[in-house]
Amino acid sequence: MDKPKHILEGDLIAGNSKFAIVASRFNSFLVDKLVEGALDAIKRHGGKLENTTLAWVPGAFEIPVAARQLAESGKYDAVICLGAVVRGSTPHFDYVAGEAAKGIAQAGLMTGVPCIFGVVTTDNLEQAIERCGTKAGNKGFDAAVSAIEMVNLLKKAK
Ligand code: INI
Repeated sequence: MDKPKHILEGDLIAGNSKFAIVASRFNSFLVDKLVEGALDAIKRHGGKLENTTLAWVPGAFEIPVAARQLAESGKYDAVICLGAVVRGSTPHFDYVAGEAAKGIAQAGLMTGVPCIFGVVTTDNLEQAIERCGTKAGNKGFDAAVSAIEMVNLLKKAK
């Protein structure tokens, strides 16, 4: 297959990039694992925890406003948003998960700073546990890797 002349791709090297993590305390036994995964990914891709800020918010619904302010501050290359919304535990799952997804996307679009969606949204606790460091990997780790890739891609795209 013919390839385009110019291909832009973000390297998976965290280097001196600055990351903000916004994590929600609701379902903290799950979100703590996502935070651990994200920090592990930053370190294992050569990043520095001294360049990383962790901000806690009450629940996933509050992630977007904090993500937007951190992105607007100009201090961070990317914002990694971590939370866990479990359908079984709330009748307003759709509102919380929907607003978190929409708001995180908006924060990224409005600021031009990648705001990464690392919010686990599942039907039940078992599925959530699977995505927080067990059978289905760790979505916090994955979110941090996406952040690293986007930071390096956007640097090249300037
Ligand atoms: N917040 C979550 O992060 N996960 C949930 O599963 C959840 N449930 O189940 O309700 C949840 N609710 C709290 C919400 O995010 C807000 O903090 C709260 O409504 C105050 O605005």
